[in-house]
Amino acid sequence: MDGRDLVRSVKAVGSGGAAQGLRRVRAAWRRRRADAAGLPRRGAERARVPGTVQEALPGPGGGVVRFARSELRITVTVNGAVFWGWDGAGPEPSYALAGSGPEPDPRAVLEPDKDGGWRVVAKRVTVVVSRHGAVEVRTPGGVTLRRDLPPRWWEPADGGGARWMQRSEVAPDARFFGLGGRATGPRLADGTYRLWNTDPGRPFAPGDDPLYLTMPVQMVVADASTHLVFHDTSWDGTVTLREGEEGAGSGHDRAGSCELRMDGGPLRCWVMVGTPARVLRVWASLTGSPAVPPAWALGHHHARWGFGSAQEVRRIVAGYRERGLPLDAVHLDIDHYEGHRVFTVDRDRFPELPVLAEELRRDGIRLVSIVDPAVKVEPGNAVYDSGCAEDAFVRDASGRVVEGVVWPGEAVYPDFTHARVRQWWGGHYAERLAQGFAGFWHDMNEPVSFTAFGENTLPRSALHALEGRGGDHREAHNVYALCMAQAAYEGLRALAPRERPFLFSRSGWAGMQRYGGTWSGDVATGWSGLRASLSLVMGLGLCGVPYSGPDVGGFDGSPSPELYLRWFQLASYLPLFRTHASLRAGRREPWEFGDDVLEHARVALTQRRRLLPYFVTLAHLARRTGAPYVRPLWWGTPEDRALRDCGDAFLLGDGLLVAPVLDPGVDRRTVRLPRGRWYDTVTEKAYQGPGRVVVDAPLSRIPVLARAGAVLPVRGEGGGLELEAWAPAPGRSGGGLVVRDAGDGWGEPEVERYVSRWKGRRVVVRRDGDEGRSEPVHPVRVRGLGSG
Ligand code: NBV
Repeated sequence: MDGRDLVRSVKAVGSGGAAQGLRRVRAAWRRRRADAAGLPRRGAERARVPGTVQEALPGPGGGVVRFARSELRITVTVNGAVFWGWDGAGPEPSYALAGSGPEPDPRAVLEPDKDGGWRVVAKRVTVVVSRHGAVEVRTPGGVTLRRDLPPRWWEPADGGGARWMQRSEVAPDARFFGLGGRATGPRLADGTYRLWNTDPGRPFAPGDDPLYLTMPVQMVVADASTHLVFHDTSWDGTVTLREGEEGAGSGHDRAGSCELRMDGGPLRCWVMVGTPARVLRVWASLTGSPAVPPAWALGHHHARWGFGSAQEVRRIVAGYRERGLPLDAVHLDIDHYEGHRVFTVDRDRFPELPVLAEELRRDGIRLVSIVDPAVKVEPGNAVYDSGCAEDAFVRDASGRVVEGVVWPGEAVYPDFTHARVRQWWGGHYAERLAQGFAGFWHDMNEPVSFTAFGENTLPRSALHALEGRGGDHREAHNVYALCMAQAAYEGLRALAPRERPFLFSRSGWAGMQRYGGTWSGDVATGWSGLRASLSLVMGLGLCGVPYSGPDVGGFDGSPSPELYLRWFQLASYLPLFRTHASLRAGRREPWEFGDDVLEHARVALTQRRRLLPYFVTLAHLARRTGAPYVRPLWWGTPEDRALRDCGDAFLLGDGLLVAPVLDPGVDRRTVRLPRGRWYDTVTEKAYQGPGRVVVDAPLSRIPVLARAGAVLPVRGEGGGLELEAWAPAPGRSGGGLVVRDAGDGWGEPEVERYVSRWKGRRVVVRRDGDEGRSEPVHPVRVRGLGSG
């Protein structure tokens, strides 16, 4: 331990004095010793490549190609996804897959290719394997989308798992997206991205990488096709991306490249090819449909670290009510726990929490609770005692329970990679439900310990069950939060079987959408933080996690009224719409920034409530199709290269285009439109895409455009469902889906499809299949008629 480590460790939490500081130092020493003792030292290594092809054995959906020093298994599955694994790796076991993965496609066949190579030919994709082990994914038309060069392994001379490297090439025009939640994006610039879920320990801004939620999922968008590639390995690693370039005139093209280096784990991947919508549909069928939040979770949430008391919660709620501002959920942070102990309540400051919860519920407001994974080391504490009895906590190689330091002080960590531990943990949500909480917010689950040296998490040598296979934190770290979400989700399903659980988690991994969503973590207050928060939501959506949103106003400091308002306006069009900030930050209530901001925030809140049926529809469509609510502008036209570079606006479903203001002092902004006609939803002025247009963005609103022909479900003045139909372009027709929730339970929602078309000088809207009927079942308001 050097002096810097010591100072950092003693200062780490800022509370608790010298004795606690010393305890932390001791804990850190223990962990370091554990790593030294628990992990094999990386001595001499031998490099290996597959060598030349020896033989090929056809099998279901493809087969196995044997090389001199490795073998490659390729399977095309019935949903058109391609799996391949080296060194005998199969699709299972996997934390990402929902269930055991799709069946092999019986029509896909392995056949000889030229120069001694092999290929698997399927309906949507051809996979070509060279005699040295390069793997190419081609469209049925023969265009190469991705070329993986033969991989390289480095194996410890005295045995043990190998680290490996896989270099790939993509088209010169390809653009990269995804890799989980990244602050600089959504288009990922050239650079190296780490795959290790990390709490940066301070509010983050663009340039901070990695963050809380990383995953080896890339969406690659090129003229020839879009593809999603997922390297199913939870170990630490890096991805180095470099966009290609097309040669001008007689110059040569330079391919785009991706180099993946992993510290261990199987070398296996899945590739899905097609339109962005198709690729995400297949991804969701592989890793699970996104959970549908209850309708209230699609409204406005107000959180605060440091409400401090039930009175303060009542004061804030009254503030919303008195000003006529819609509010749907209030979040209680760690300060409502007794001494920061998870699954407890500070009864002095929050006496009779169930009464408060009931009171709020009567006003249509739900309570959401933060849940941190670490359990205070404290005999007599029910969670600690029962965890010890269950042998629930992570141990080190010497068999001792690993201790870290988090908010409650010295703490231990449940091993969520064990089914029995998940069940034990899930049962504790009964206490939360009894307190009246309706939703859950998982935090600090990268997982964080304040005292580790170098990295603020568990030692890599810490042992995990990994579903009985056994392993250490190098493999379990990135899936820790995913398994915690599974524990909570399954616990809640058992405890309250009639309700859809509402859960969102700071950290996670591929497949976490099965259990819930996420949020952007502690984003720095500043215009760049505002931009970063949009990047995260879009990037996560392209990795299959559609429900997320930022802390409106940023986590720290005090935003200017203008910044707060612009953040508020943006978030009002994102799936999770939540004001939140740190204990030490300035206020975040909409009335704290002056009368103008209050009035403009009211407009945003009212508009959000009006759009609730649209958000509910998008939530159900995400479940059915995997399509995120928030989509990049190129979603429907990935071949539009200018749109691929455009990260300052987004599509909300099929019908709306939202162009937030991301810079100060702006009252007009340029919007790049996808093809077709678009209406400014306030002025009803029509614009024609593709191309760039300049639209008004006064402080009172951000530009939102509606696609000509769109039919959107909205909440009418009286609370009933209405349809807002935007006139199709002349001679065209349009339409839209409406999915109506059957309450917050599991009832099958009703799906209605509407069609809009010109009839003479009128626009008529009909429910599909209802052609005989004169009027649709819901009131219709046609807009955009006067725009010429
Ligand atoms: O629980 C306190 C905060 C929480 O408000 C925030 O949303 C999380 O991202 N939490 C982090 C821990 C403290 C961070 C300094």
